[in-house]
Amino acid sequence: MKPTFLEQLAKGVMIFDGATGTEYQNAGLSDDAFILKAESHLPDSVRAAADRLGGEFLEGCNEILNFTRPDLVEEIHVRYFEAGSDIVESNSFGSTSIVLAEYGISELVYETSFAAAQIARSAANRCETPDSPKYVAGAVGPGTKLISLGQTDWATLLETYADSFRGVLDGGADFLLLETLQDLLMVKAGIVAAKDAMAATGRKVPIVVQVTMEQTGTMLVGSDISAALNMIECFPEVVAIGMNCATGPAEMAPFVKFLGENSTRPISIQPNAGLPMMEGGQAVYKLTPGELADAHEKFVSESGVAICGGCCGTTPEHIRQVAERVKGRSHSAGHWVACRTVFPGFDFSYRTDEQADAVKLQGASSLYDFVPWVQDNSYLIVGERTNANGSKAFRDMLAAENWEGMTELARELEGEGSHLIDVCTAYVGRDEVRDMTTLLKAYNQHITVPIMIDSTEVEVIEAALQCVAGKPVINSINFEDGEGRTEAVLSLCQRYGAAVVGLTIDEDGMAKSAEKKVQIAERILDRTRAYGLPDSDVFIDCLTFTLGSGDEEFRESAMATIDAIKELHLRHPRVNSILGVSNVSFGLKASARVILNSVFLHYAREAGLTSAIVHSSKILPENRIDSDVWQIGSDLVFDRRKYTVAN
Ligand code: THG
Repeated sequence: MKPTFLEQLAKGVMIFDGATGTEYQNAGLSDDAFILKAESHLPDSVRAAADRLGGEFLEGCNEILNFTRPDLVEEIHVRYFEAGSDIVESNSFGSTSIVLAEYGISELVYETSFAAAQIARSAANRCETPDSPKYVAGAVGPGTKLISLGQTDWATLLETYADSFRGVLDGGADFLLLETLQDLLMVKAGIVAAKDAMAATGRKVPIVVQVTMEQTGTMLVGSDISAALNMIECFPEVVAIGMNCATGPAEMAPFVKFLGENSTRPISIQPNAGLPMMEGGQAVYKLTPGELADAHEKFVSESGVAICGGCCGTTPEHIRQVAERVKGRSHSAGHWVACRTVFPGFDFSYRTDEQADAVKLQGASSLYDFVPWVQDNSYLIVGERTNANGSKAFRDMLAAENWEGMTELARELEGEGSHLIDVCTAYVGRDEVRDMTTLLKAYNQHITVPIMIDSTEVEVIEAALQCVAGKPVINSINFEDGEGRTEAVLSLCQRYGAAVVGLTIDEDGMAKSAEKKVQIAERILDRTRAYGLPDSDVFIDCLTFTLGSGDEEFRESAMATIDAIKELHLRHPRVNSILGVSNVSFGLKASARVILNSVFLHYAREAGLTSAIVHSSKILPENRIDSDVWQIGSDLVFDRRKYTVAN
């Protein structure tokens, strides 16, 4: 039996192909190749497009070659296989409605991708032997519009990526490849689309994701490699992570090293043949085959690169020398190699603590940056003021639809040191989906800290998840209405990749005693684990009532919260905890609130609290508060009734 792609990958280093666009050019194509004709063997939809185009010259549309010159496309795949490639990419890089629309054939996404995969499959079948199985990557590129810059939208991207992936799946691809991606929100749309396409076709295959790192040190829209890795590692379906295009191996080296040290997944690298040099108005690539082989050899032996190939400027000769040097080498370096036994069979779901612990980048991310859950000398600070319920200023700006003002406020929270910001646009009489998505599109682009999506509505949460790149946190789930809503939100965490906050509320309401809080917390953990969320991506909120009312019923409530935090921390050390700290002081005057919030946070942290939603500039450390004032605050938190009220 032919080994599957993953079985083959397990054996040793695999070789990808190199550039194909230049190979097409070198083949001296006649203009005819770029004119779609209604030939009888083509599908109806393609013939209809040909009739409509009436012989129009589709210059540069390489995807059209799948219909006009399948023989040449196959020939170039064969050249790479003969040079030593184990895998070729289907000729479907531009097969999305966005790119094909530029040639007036946006409806041919599925057909183009299907034909591309079939041609590559045919080449693979021709070239493979029992000793050298050959594989087809069903490849899709980014297209020409960036979602984070508002040039396209989630629904359009999701649909066209899914159409394209359905095509390559039906055409016989062994795995799905998202490549040359410059925008993390597009990566997310691509991964979700890949999952949808697999569900639609009933073919479950691995996903490989390659981003593009520019010479500036980030992706085109500014993403750090850590943000990319943190987001992509949410998805167990992604079996390899890497990069291609933009630069040569020398410029890629620091990112390859980063992935080697941090990625739980094998690494796939396809550099250009160096940086392009302009000669006579033409970009030329000067890295020699030997130099590319040297670079890959180093990547393999030092960073655990498992799939080696080439991008712009590379040729079959480059691939031949790379294959000669590293093909079949056993995997010996890199973090992913060290944790291979933890993820048997390249199954990257997080079912055991060992699997969750293998993840180096535990935290959240935005379009730009990764933020670890554990902060040196601090707790994870979640800014509270971007909340229509929690800030009058924010609420007024929302009513006035002052999106710039709300973005400015978020920037202020960033400046104050918030590691994340809690965003809530619930406002009676307004459309929460519209408000949340409008605001988050701005935040995605302009705010560098990750987002905590604060809403009780499943519909709002899902719409929000489609607006933010990176890995956000959903705030929150609870059992107030039973399990239905919680299940719905947890399946969104799984679909889009997100961490989650769980509140200790059940069908009987908000838990008051420490025991009840712990009991509900464990019920939450039972559900989050069932959905494959690692414990570290779950924040339990033991909630607190205000101590400001003086109600007899709630005098011990802060203590119950602290006790529950302590107990949970003992029982489930990987689970994070969070509190909306300001709740404890509702009803008191501002100066007293600063004291009580600071004191309460202090003791909650001592009990093991890892994170808090706060107005961080109004939290004071113990040494900034007079000791007798501190004493009064802590007497209130611990209900030590030493004071009598004179009346
Ligand atoms: N747990 C979780 N999420 C939460 C809460 C929680 N989200 C909302 C809230 N509680 C936390 N956020 C706030 C935000 C502001 C205030 C309190 C909690 C606050 N605001 C001032 C007031 O209402 O008096 C208003 C200040 C102003 O208008 O500027 O106190 O517990 N998971």
